[in-house]
Amino acid sequence: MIFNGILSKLKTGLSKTRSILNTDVTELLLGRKIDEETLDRLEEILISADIGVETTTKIIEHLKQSYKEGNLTDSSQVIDYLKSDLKSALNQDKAGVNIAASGPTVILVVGVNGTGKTTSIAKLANLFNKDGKKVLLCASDTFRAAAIEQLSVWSERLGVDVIRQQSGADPAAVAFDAAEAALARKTDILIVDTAGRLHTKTNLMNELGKIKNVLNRKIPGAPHETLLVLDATTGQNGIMQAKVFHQATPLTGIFLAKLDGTAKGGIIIAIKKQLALPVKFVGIGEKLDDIEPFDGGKFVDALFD
Ligand SMILES: Nc1nc2c(ncn2[C@@H]2O[C@H](COP(=O)(O)OP(=O)(O)OP(=O)(O)O)[C@@H](O)[C@H]2O)c(=O)[nH]1
Ligand SMILES: [Mg+2]
Repeated sequence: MIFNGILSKLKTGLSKTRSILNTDVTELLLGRKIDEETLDRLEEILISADIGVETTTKIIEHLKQSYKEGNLTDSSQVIDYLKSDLKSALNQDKAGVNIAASGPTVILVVGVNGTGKTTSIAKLANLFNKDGKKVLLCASDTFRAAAIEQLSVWSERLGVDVIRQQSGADPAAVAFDAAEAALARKTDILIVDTAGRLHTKTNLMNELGKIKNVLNRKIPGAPHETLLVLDATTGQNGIMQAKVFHQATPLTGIFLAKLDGTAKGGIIIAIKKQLALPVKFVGIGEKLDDIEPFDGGKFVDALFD
């Protein structure tokens, strides 16, 4: 399933990153000629947006090479080079959700504490809901009563059901109930919320494996998506988190939340480079509509247009 995003919303959500990648770069190039000093300064700007050393070096090398060959004569061309190099660094990534051939599609949502899991689940549920899909939520974050309550409040707002137990219940047992309910109710999309956990806590990481196995035993092929929610404002640490989560329970993609809260939105390029995982959605605010299915081309356009 492919969703279509809106460029203007993405532009607003990316305003902090745009202030570096668009404003600062444009200001740098204004009335300047291309020389070593300009390109060095450009390199600094790209690094400060968290694009990553590897991609930045490649872009700067490309610019220097083109300059030497006489293809880059005017600084106004630099943005075009940047856009095209960033687009190719992000490849053809598009937000597709892996949908079950038949029966419920199960999306397991994981991540460290406070990255935006529950909010992102509500946003996803809303997207599917608007697409006419029957959505069911599962409150497998039984760690705190408030967490169950938070998901229940969203479910009421969205008009979708939630499967819950009392706090302290076994998260895998709640997942079991939810899988059964999804089958019985002919749910299209079951989204499972889990408690935030530090990727360094082995026992908590193993718990995810248990939830996953329960879902898989009830619904063949489940979970069809295991999304790691990363907080974009944590920058490079998110990459470490992704590596450990991926080892504990194979991930199918990243939901990059809070992209609106950082000027280092270039992290999306570093993620793409360092993890062999697609960014499937980005979160650009606290409201239900503040979600964008990720599209590399659109992302770069939103940064520079
Ligand atoms: N600005 C902004 N805030 C966000 C975004 N996504 C989530 N938040 C906020 O981040 C905070 C934490 O969100 P939650 O959804 O509760 O995070 P969580 O990962 O479920 O937290 P735990 O369950 O405690 O681990 C809330 O205040 C959200 O409103 C986003 O895309 N942008
Ligand atoms: Mg939560």
